[in-house]
Amino acid sequence: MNIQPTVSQAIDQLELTPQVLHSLVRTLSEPQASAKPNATSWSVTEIIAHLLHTERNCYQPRVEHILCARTVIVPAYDATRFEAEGAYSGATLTAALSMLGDLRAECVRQLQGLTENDLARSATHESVGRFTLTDLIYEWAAHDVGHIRQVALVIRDVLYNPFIGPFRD
Ligand code: NI
Repeated sequence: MNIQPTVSQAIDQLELTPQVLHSLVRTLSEPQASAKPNATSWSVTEIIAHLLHTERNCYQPRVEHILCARTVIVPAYDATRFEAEGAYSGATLTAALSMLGDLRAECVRQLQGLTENDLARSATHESVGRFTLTDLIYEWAAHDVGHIRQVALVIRDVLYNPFIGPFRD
């Protein structure tokens, strides 16, 4: 049995992610969303700001690079550096989610218009090597799902686990 998703399934995942995130976070206040589980882990707002930043500075430009064949080497996305530069701080949950929704809709419209030839086009990443646009779309969906999971775990650890009384270990 072949369980590999089709590219259009992966694009559907990309389209649904902002709604999934919205459903996960809609009960949170801004202070709850900006609470960090510990000093080194991201808050819900920082995770969503990271998704917005990767959309703008990683995925959308990579699609453009591949389609326009503008560059031979695509730079790696360095989340540690961007975090240190404050790229994920300062946003509100509402603003970050709304901007992510708008930008994602734009990206999904572009992806839905790609041909088989477009999907087979490739670029070279400075550390992982050659990748096709299809590889990028699957990686993009995997990145989304990983961060959706991370948001759920932060909500568990920050909002609920501290208040479960005798059920705490
Ligand atoms: Ni990430």
